Amino acid sequence: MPANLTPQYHEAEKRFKQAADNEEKIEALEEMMATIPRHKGTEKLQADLKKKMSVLRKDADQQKKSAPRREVFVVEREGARQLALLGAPNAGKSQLLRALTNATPEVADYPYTTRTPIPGMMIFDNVRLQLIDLPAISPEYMESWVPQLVRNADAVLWIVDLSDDDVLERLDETRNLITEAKVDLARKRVLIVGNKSDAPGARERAEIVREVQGNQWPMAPMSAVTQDPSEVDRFKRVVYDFLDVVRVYTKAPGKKPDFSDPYVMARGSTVLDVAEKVHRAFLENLKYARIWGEGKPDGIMVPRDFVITEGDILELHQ
Ligand SMILES: Nc1nc2c(ncn2[C@@H]2O[C@H](COP(=O)(O)OP(=O)(O)OP(=O)(O)O)[C@@H](O)[C@H]2O)c(=O)[nH]1
Ligand SMILES: [Mg+2]
Repeated sequence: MPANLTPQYHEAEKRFKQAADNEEKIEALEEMMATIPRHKGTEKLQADLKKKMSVLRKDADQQKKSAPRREVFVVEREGARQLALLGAPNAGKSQLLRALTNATPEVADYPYTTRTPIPGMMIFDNVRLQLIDLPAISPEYMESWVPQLVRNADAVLWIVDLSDDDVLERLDETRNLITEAKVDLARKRVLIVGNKSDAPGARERAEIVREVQGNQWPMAPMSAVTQDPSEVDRFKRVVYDFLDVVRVYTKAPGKKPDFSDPYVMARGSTVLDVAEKVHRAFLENLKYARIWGEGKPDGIMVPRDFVITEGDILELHQ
């Protein structure tokens, strides 16, 4: 007896054959079962389909059970730069995020309080910097996705605990772990934050950390539990300076610049680097710029490769 299979059935069968995984196969098979004409001539085929489905379902169940649950976190970039908070358990990463941003991560005096990345926006003047609080890393345990987030960030705040006699050991452990995970800290912008500067003996430990690490990375002391707003402001300035950036503004001819929204550029950037950020087309057709800024005659014409400095205002001409 002819099977008289419908075009929908053939279509589903094609998808079944081309399916990339079990899920797609099951989906296509479901449609085949729904569209197969039900009569004597398709009985054997119907039975075959049922059998296939039961095997596929069993496989899918098995996969679910045996696959390790692998979590991956991505933090979407916001603000002028992204900074990852790296460090050993209990160093005060989350407390620091609380001190510098509006974020409210959990803070507790036991290790591994933080389990997921938590972003917060640090506002310094008119610059927005995104900080990401991360779970601690130590030889006992490290979330597998932490190195990737550190690698992705523009800069690293490496939090160390100045109340801890073993601060150098913790530093070594963190460095070894992150290096083993193939994050090349030597090629990253890293600021060591000597946290808990309020603790007894912190000053002496800070000196020791500086002596040992000072050549490679700068160190800034901080107390993340401080109630003094000026100490927080001072520290924000330290972070901003450490990034080694300059802020510039652009304006249209005859208009005033928008001072609330600077372009944040690496020190040493040129007029063309700024123009490219404003619009890619400038890369081709920027002719010159007029510039207003410290030590320059107002509105003087400068070429594309002119190096900008902090606070410059640019009028771009194509
Ligand atoms: N004295 C003092 N204590 C601090 C400071 N910063 C954090 N703490 C305390 O240190 C403990 C750990 O702080 P957290 O911010 O949770 O540390 P963490 O690095 O985020 O810890 P994990 O998420 O477990 O890795 C808490 O009891 C905080 O109150 C500080 O600057 N000074
Ligand atoms: Mg934490």
